[in-house]
Amino acid sequence: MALSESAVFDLTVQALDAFKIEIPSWGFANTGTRFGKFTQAAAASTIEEKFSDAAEVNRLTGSTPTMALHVLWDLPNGFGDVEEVKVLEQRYGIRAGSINPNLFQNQEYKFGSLCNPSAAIRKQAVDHVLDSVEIAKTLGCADISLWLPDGSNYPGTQSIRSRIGWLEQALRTIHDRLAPRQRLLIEYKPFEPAFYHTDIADWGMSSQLARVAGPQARVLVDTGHHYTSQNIEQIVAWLLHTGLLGGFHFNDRRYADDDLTLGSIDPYQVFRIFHELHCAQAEGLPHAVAFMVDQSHNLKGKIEATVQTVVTAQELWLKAALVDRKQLAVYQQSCDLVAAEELFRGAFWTDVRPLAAAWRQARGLPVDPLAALKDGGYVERIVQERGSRHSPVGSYA
Ligand code: RM4
Ligand code: MN
Ligand code: MN
Repeated sequence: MALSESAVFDLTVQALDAFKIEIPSWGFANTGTRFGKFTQAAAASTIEEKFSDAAEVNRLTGSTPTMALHVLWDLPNGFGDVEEVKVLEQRYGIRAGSINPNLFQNQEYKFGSLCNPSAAIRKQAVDHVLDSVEIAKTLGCADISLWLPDGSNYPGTQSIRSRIGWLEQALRTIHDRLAPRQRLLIEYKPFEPAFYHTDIADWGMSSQLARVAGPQARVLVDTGHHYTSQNIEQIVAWLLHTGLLGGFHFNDRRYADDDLTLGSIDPYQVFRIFHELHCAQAEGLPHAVAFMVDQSHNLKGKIEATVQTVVTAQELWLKAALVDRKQLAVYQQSCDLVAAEELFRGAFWTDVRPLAAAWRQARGLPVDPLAALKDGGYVERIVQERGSRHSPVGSYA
């Protein structure tokens, strides 16, 4: 049955009020590919600039109260930088979100971090994650999101099973240190930087490791970390079913871990994932699922791209909220395939932009966040302030 206009608006308010997505500090910094970086005058190069940019995105979208931090990049002095982060949280009205240890840049990690054959290097990596847990505790952050670069490039060069054992041990040690409300989110990735085997290559491995690590460990799904045409919503459904879904790193991909803007290549994929989450929520999700963005804007303006991402996420979340799940269940039960698919597709093809605009107006937010960014002069101002400080950065040659 078609909903009345006011019922649709109520649904919109409910869906968008509840929708929060964490943005990454590194999305505001100069990044590039392994071939080089193209620097941008507006890019953030200090943690304060990142907080300031995050606050601008939150002001425009109303959905990004937290920012993910990467320990090495944002807190280079580790615990010593925590007080500064606290001050910036107050100053900019943005809270620190998930804490990301960095196990991929030190020279020691050439042959792995938590899975390195050297016990001393494994200990160094565990200690860094334990420091990250302490940082998160002091900042009141719930989630530690762990991504490892570990793997090998050539068959026969590493013992895959020994590395599983070392990893299990490390994760147990880390889990032991969590505060009661903290979680360890374990991310997987099929390849890169390692090209033959990756120690945590898929959601099955992450799930198993989460089970071994302890009850506060969960799986982190980075949408870019799947092979072409893999059915991500099915993985999400399984993780919901097993209670192991911890959260997402959202981005889009065409070929591999491209870190493109969410929904830029395949918005239907995001819609299908969101549908699984709406279904689970309607049934009373037993635990929190963290929505985070993990993108790298090499070519687009950083703040523009982040606003575009959040607006896209809001729209797709709303589209998925519009699926008439009761009616869909009836069609599914009777195997009325075309009716079910049309209902599903119908929600996807609904133009929700006027609804989102009405919600923004009701919440005192700019009706068109991208236009408001342009008109507000923030980017011009930071270009003036930051522009002269950037120097060209090298390529890998
Ligand atoms: C990895 C992974 C991690 C991110 C790093 C920078 O591919 O997605 O989550 O922190 O990139
Ligand atoms: Mn990621
Ligand atoms: Mn990635």
